[in-house]
Amino acid sequence: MKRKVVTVLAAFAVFMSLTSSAFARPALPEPDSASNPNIFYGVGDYFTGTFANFDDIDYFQWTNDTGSARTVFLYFWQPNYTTLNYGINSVGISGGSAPGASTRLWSANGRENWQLYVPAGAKVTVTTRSYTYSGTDPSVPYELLLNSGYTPQ
Ligand SMILES: [Ca+2]
Repeated sequence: MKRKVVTVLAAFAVFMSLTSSAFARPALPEPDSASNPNIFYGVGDYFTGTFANFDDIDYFQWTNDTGSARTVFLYFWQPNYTTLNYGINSVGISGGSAPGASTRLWSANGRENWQLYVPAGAKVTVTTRSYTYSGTDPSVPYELLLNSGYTPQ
């Protein structure tokens, strides 16, 4: 019995070390900008942010330094299950060894999912925003995830 507990604990420790390779971080305090964006260090990272007001744009960036082209996904959602009219405002891919591509797979109720083809060395730039003046609540968080897989609607 004791041995089984040790085995379970060891498995849990391995699991924790694997999952902790992804970073969850609060977005930068305002003002972030195109030249001072939130940086994804790798696939699996995500940020929690808020919009201070209707004019607030949040900036994110990931450079594919993995050495090969990657297909990745951006998932935007509101973790408190709010449905404010928030979302991804722009996605750009530049500077790689080949052209990149991005497509929005679905969008509904303040959530959306994008698929990105990111050549080796390319830089992904993403902005997020609120789309309605009266529907901007600085107390409502959103999350932007850089994922390896699709999130169903
Ligand atoms: Ca901002």
